[in-house]
Amino acid sequence: MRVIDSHTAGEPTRVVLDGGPDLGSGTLAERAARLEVEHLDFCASVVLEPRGHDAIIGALLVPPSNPDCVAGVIYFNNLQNLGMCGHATIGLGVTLAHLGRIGPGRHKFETPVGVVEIDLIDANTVSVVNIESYRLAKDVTLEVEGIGPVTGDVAWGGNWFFLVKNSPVALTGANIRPLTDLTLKIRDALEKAGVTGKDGAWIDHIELFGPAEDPSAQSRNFVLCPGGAYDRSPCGTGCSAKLACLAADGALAPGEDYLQESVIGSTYKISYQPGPGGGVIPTITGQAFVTSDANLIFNPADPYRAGIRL
Ligand code: PYC
Repeated sequence: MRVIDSHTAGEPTRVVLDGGPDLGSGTLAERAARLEVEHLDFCASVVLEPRGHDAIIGALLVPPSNPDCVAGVIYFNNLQNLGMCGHATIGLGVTLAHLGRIGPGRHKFETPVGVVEIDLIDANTVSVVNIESYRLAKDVTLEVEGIGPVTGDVAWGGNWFFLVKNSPVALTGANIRPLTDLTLKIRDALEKAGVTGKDGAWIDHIELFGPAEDPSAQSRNFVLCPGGAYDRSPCGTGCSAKLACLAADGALAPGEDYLQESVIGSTYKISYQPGPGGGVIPTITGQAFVTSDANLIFNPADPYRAGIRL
C-alpha cells in the first residue's frame, strides 16, 4: 500500500494512494460510513502504532461521484472518520502536486460533508475554501469537574467544536498534558449536560483560545482531537468554526485576514465570505511539506499488522 506522508503546520497527514478497501458505490458519505463500520482494521493499521501514532490523519483517495472534483477523499483518525479536515486537505494538495497530479491553481475535492476547493499557490502553500460553517449555540456554560464553570460556543466547521475564548490554562508547549486533561474534562461535561451538535451529533473537538506569542497573530489555540491527540496545527475545521463565531459576533468583517497561531506556534491565515445559508465560507491558507513516500507492509505473521488498539 503506497502512502505519502506530509505535515501541515506540524500536523501529520498520511495519504493512501492505493491498496485501500473496496467501498462499493454510492455517495461519498455512504462510502465513508462503510469505511468506518466495515474496515476499522484498515484505518487502525494505517494510522496507529506501530506504523503511525495518535496524531496522524489518514486520507483515503476514492473516485469522486461529482465529476467536477479531482478526487474524493475520506479522512480518518485513530478513532473514527472526520467529516472534513483542513490541515489534511492542505497536505493532500501538496502531496498531489509533489506527485505531479495537479498543478498550480484551483482544484475541487469531494468530502463526506461536501465539496471543498483548494488553490495550490506554490509547491507548499495551499488555500482551502471550506464548506459553509456556522455557530449553533453561543455562551453555553458547563460545570467542569475540578475546574468550575467554563463558557463556550458550539460551532460547525466540517466537524463539531466547543470553543472557549479564554483558556484557564496557558497555551504553551509545556502545558500539553494539563491542556489535554482540561479539554477531555470539558468534553465529558458537554456529554453529561447533553450539549450536542445538530441532530444530537457528538461534539468531538474542543478548542481553547488565548493570547498569541507571534506579534502578527491575533490568537493562539489548543485543539483536542476526537482520539485524545492535540492538533499541532491551528486546525482548519477549528478555524472555520472560529470564523463562524467571529462573524456571528460582528468581530471580523468579510474578507478581513486573521492570523491564527497553534499551540506549537505554527500559523494559518484565515478569512471568510458570507455563506448562502447564513453562515460563513471560510478560507484557510497554510503550508505543508512532504516527509516520506513509503510502502506499508502487512505481514500475515505480524500480530500487530492491524495496529495496536488498547
Ligand atoms: O485541520 O481540520 C483540521 C483537523 C481536524 C483534526 C485535525 N486537524
